[in-house]
Amino acid sequence: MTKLCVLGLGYIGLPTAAMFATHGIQVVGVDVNGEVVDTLNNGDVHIHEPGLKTLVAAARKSCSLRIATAPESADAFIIAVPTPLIRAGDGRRPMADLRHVCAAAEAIVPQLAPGNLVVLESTVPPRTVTDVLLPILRRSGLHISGEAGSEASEDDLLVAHCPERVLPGRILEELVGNDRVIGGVDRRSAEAARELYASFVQGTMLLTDATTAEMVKLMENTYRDVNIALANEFSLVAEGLGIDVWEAIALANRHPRVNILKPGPGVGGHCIAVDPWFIVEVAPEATHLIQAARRVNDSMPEQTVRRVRQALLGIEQPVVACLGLSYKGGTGDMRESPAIRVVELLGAQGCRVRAYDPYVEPGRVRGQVCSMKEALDGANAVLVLTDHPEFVGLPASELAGEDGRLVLDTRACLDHGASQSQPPGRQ
Ligand code: SAJ
Repeated sequence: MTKLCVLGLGYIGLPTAAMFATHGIQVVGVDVNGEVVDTLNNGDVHIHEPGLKTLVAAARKSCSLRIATAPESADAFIIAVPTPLIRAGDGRRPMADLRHVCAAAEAIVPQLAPGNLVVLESTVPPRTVTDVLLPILRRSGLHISGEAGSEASEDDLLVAHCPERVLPGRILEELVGNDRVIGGVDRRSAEAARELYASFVQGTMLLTDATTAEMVKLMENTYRDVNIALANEFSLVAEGLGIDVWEAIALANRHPRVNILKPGPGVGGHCIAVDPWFIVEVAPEATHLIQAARRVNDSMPEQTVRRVRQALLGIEQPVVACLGLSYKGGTGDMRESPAIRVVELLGAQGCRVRAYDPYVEPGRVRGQVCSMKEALDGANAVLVLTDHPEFVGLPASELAGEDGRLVLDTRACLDHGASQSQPPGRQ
């Protein structure tokens, strides 16, 4: 039986570790955060994801998942640690912070044995495996498979990049069902990684080299970011023209080869707002479109606040009810959330914010209230920032109240009655 060590028990590492453990692999899940380890050892999970608690409990019950604070020897290692952005803030472009990847790789070096497989799952800039990971792994003294210097041997260290591509909210089903890109430093490494993932992946496994796999993952999220930026830019143009962007997009999407995404208050989450910068980092001169898209999406919270302020001109310290704080519907995840930026900007511009999010525990955000009623009472305007199921289909007229206050539905998720849809910025 294979023994696997998974480093990083976050949004990807924990579901992945539990998935392997419930498919015949002995797994040691490692996290450097003592609180995470304690939570898991107490039978709880620190991540809200449908089905995850049950899966982790099943893995723990069968004794195939152990939680630890340091890696131990194994047949295979998966590194699934965060790769956040370093935002220098002095005009320099953001870039990937690879400290956690380096620390995880350094931690496994003393445990590596001949014939081991090391997989990097974290999203990284192109060439991280070859330029950053391999130099650390070479410190083990093992020969890396496919590298010059000696004949291919069973003792070679196998190395691959297998980026995750699961959607938060559907992680467990997508881990199993999605096609998986497997990028080996050589063919033998890719085949070994395919064999490992075959224990639960039902999608097609697509073998390539490590740098291509790194680029593929970034291209997927950049494709989405650029297309959302296009929709957001359309919304700004439509506002100037006084037309309904949602209606225009719906009509354009009736073309058989057009699929415009949805405009909104900006792009959040730990992936789409981050990953395009990893491409920019390696090719700043060749990425004008990608950089422009990032700027458009990052400007949308300001645009949203401008629309509210314009409608409330003349009201001193207006009360603005903000519905939704997380980066997208159905989750309490507030990482890079444009809603948080909107709330901050409103506060900075003298508005009194009452923010309500049924998925975010009270006390996390300034101005947060515990119920929709509390948010709406006495508000001069209502701003819908997240398309939570609880908000979808609510009649806009009800939120507008008797006085017909402004209702800005940035997600077009309310029921706007006869008009069907509504352009942002209009009542
Ligand atoms: N958004 C829009 N308009 C749209 C679609 C999304 O404004 O038409 C906004 C959302 O509201 C949210 C942000 O974009 O703020 C991102 O949400 P998302 O649902 O598009 O994506 P994530 O970040 O939850 O997950 C993405 C997925 N990537 C793609 O769909 C290409 C997922 O498959 C990846 O695994 C994940 O990033 C990741 O880990 O990289």
